[in-house]
Amino acid sequence: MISVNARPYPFSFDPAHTAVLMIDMQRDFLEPGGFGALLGNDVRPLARIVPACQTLLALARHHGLAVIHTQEAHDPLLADCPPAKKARGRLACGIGDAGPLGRVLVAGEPGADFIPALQPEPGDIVVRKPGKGAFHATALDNILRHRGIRHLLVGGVTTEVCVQSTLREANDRGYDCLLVHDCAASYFPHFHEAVVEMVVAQGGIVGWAAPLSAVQAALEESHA
Ligand code: C5J
Repeated sequence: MISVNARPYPFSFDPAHTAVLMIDMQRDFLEPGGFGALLGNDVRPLARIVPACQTLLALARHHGLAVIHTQEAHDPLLADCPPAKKARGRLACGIGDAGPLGRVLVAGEPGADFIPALQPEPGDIVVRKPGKGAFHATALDNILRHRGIRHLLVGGVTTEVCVQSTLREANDRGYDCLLVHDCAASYFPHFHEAVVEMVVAQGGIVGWAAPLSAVQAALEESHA
């Protein structure tokens, strides 16, 4: 077992039973003209975590952890998009509409793709999801169980929406989750900080949190 110096106490995991879960690092959330920008957000703060996310994925691949990318995107007919989700925000250009990055949040469109710096590699798993939480209406739980994965190292965007929803869903399904907090970001920095505190409060009621440096140190020590 590897032990990461985390809050509220050390997070232990066996690399053979652990996945890095990278949430929604898509052009629609990180680039101008995507869904996040159409919602009125300044997307620039999200780009700051990209190098850390690249390092986390490289560490995972090097140390034999599974790598799973989630992608929030709908089928072209929007059959998997609840009308309430499409209506939310009263956007002139919203989900399914033609925007600067193609049809907004639709699978196969440029905006739904992962950013160039974080493209999946051979052997990685991609889970397309219609909701905020990655377990809702996806095969993620089966994928993890079939691979014997019990621990998740979680990063991605946005901290208080899809990352937090997924952490809570995973926690309720019995997975131990470490939020690698400098590999996650929000359009609202204070929401990011609040989520980190929520996760670790009350004895780690939803999980653990640690910086990438602590994960890196633990993995490298295990190989020393
Ligand atoms: C949002 C996400 N914010 N990936 N999606 O709509 O957090």
